Amino acid sequence: MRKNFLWGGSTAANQFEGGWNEGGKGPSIYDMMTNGSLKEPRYITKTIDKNLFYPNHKASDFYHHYKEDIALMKEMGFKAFRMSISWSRIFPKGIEETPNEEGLQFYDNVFDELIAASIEPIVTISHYENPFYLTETYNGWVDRRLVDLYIKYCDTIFKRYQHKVKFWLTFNEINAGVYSFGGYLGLGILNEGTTSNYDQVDIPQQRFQALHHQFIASAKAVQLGHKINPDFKIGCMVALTANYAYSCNPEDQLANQKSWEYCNYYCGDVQVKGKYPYFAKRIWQEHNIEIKMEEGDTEILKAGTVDFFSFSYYMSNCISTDNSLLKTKGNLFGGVKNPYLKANDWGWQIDPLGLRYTLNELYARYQIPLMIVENGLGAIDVVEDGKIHDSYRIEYLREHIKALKDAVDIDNVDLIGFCPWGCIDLVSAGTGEMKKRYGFVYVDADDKGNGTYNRSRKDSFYWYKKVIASNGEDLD
Ligand code: P53
Repeated sequence: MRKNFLWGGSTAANQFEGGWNEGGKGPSIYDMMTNGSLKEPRYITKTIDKNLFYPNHKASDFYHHYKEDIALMKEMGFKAFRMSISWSRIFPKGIEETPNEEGLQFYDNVFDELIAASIEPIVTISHYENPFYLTETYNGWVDRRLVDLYIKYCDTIFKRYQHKVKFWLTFNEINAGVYSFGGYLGLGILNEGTTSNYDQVDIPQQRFQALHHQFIASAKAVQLGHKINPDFKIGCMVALTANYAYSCNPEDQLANQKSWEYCNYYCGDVQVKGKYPYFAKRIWQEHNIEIKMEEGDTEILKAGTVDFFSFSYYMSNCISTDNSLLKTKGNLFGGVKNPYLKANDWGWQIDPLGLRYTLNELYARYQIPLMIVENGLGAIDVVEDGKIHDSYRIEYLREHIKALKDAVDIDNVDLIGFCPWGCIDLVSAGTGEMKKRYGFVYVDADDKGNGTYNRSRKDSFYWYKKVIASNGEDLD
């Protein structure tokens, strides 16, 4: 592994920060979502109902714990920390003329703390956390005016933090927009009659148009960022699922190829290559979609290609045309159960080799540096005498790190960092649960927000510290 490999961890403001109505912050789309579970979806309420619980409001309370949290990251030897800036902390409604100084100051404090700990910040500009006002007023990214509002926000944070932050990601898992569940989360779309992100009254035309606006916004942000500081490294961020054909039946193979195009490549191709791929036309036709392009859009996309490709990787899936096969449960992306793999309690199939496979697929296609910015095992931890023996998490990460090392050392993939998800426990995006934990550090809070919010080191904390200190050599 290269010397300056970015070992670290990853979070997002909406799931980690809390302080949802402090320091002048406005509500974001996640602030309007109740808690759920595997069985019960999270509901979107248009106003806050005092009788319901909104887990993102306090989240892990990083807002009040950032110093101690960064000290813990430093103790583990983190080289990098991925976090997001909450848009509605800077522009509470998204439309203000001037930014909220208190919000800007908070991130100054966080970045200063990170820099003092020699930890490189990697900042997601938009991680499922549009100001809710933009959903109410414009129906989110359906409205092209969001491009300018987003660029104003980028201009503010790029200028303010240009000497503190080098790595930026324009949109978290931008391809969430190709799935109906991503309509609210990724695109801020809330259609009449919608109660949860799973039952979104789904209009593919809206989603794909909104996604087009995000592509334009991302490309403009890349250009703007490079103008403000030519040293900025600005990346895209895509959720990658390693899909396999379920059988050697050519129909399954073809279906799998199409699934990679639709799920994994549609967005990255635009953001890396600067134009829609040839298969986009087929996808639009199949969904009866017509993308409204404005004059100059082709040039904008071309001029705003990203410097590196970042992605999340949790699992693999099988693709088949045979509808009678058993589906994987709890999996938002859908797919068929793989008889060779085990799954976590939420039905996500654990597949380390799928990571090596994915890294090779991506590098062959894009030929730019790759960064893994999410990976990990969501699991229920048990506290015994103040200790958390999370051997299952160590096992998951060990196998995934082995796989990425093989991709680098044997296959020669250019990988610049590994930042597993939820390095300090945080609220699950899918279910809103706290008990679905990913962290090296335990946060004492339950699914209803009861607890001290005290931090404690899990076994994986000491293990990961060794991994980083040995630059990935010592995985025992
Ligand atoms: P959780 C599902 C739903 C929402 C976001 O997911 C998701 C996914 C699955 O990929 O993507 C990312 O918390 C996301 C994070 C999220 C993480 O996956 O449902 O970027 O915000 O927490 C893990 O276990």
